[in-house]
Amino acid sequence: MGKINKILLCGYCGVGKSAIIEQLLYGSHVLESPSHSTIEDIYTAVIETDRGVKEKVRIFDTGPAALQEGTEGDIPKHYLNFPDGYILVYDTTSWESFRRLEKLKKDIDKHRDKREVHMIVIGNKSELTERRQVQFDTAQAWAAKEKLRHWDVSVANRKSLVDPFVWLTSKITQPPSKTNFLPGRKTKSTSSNNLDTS
Ligand SMILES: Nc1nc2c(ncn2[C@@H]2O[C@H](COP(=O)(O)OP(=O)(O)OP(=O)(O)O)[C@@H](O)[C@H]2O)c(=O)[nH]1
Ligand SMILES: [Mg+2]
Repeated sequence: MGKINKILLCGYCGVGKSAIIEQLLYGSHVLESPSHSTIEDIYTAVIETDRGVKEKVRIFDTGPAALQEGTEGDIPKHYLNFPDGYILVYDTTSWESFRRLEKLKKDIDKHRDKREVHMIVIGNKSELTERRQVQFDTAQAWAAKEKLRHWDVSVANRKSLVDPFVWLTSKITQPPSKTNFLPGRKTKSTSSNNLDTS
């Protein structure tokens, strides 16, 4: 464990950002409990990647001010400088919360200065099937167009929260791509069984 990796959770108010973190890290969230709007909370977690490495991750939970409620306002610029990864959260029972992601994604893309960042999309409250306003396929089509991985999750099902965080942590901590190297000349034959391709 070396560098601390930073993940920013953002999305419309009330989509469940704080509930997701509390449930993921402590399993302690009581659904539909009276909630307080977040100003900003920072959590530190250790997440085991799909390479089996434990990585320290700092998770920034933002509140409505990060997506200025009632306006189409920009995300504050200081949120665009530091994260290595973004989790865009919408509420599957709120079309408005999904619609807001488009602008958010554009803002992040515009300001990230060619820095490599990774972004994923999660649709929360998916257990509320009767109140669903955003169909999985609709969100999936948008995510595919934007080249983003997309999951439906629910705070009621803690396991559903694990995959997106492990996937994103694995991405932001992955060693530099080997495709950056030009192909070299083969000098000696090597048994492929000995190659560590991880
Ligand atoms: N049924 C259901 N309720 C949820 C779920 N996730 C969150 N909630 C509820 O939704 C409400 C809002 O959750 P918060 O975590 O406060 O939402 P937030 O995105 O942090 O809101 P802000 O901090 O205001 O931006 C709370 O009453 C949660 O219990 C879920 O998966 N299912
Ligand atoms: Mg919150």
